[in-house]
Amino acid sequence: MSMPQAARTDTGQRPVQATPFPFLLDPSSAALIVIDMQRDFVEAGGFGETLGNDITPCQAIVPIVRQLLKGFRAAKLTIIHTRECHQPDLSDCPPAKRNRGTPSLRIGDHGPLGRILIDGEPGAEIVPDLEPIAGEIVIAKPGKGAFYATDLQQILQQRAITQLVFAGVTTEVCVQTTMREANDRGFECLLAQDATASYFPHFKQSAITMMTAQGAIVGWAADTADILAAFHE
Ligand code: TIU
Repeated sequence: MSMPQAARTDTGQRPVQATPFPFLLDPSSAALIVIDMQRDFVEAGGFGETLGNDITPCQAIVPIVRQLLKGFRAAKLTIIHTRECHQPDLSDCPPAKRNRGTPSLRIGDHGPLGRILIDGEPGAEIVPDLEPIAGEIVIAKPGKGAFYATDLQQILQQRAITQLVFAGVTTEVCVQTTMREANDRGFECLLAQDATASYFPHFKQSAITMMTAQGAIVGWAADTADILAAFHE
């Protein structure tokens, strides 16, 4: 829902209808961060599926993430894409991560999309519909959070970004971890709730409920259409 023109404040902040209360979006200080929309999480034969998961919820959000990208591109705002992946020699993949659980294939093993979650392999690439374009920032990250062992904080500081709009997968793992890392670093975090997915829909809902509880203790959640409407007020 777009808000009335009169609701805009003098500082350039535009209220976006959100949970638990409106988010004051300031496009001059905001960036979009699309978390891990990689073939390994979204396509058959990738890491997500080898962990035993149903990938259809992650596939379903691709058109909505595309709309967000289109809106942020049209508004000429900073766009960041992240990719969870490791070096071919696995030097940045702790055994504690690689040996977790009983997947059919482990990180670094050869699968239908190349070596699982290895930088440079087809599975570690972003899905074709959401491919980054020239000028967009792409961060390769070895952890679930995008701030751990990356330059993300410095990149955001250099651009005077103070607000982050989140999309991507999975809501309760890499999206939630990164939102919590960002919140602790002083960024205001808004999750595009229809542009994020989990292999477990009830985990997505729980993550959103937890993060927006207690007066937006980690951040806010809003629909993509309401976020993009703020650019046209
Ligand atoms: N397994 C799962 O839900 N997620 C991940 O391993 N990585 C991300 O969330 N990107």
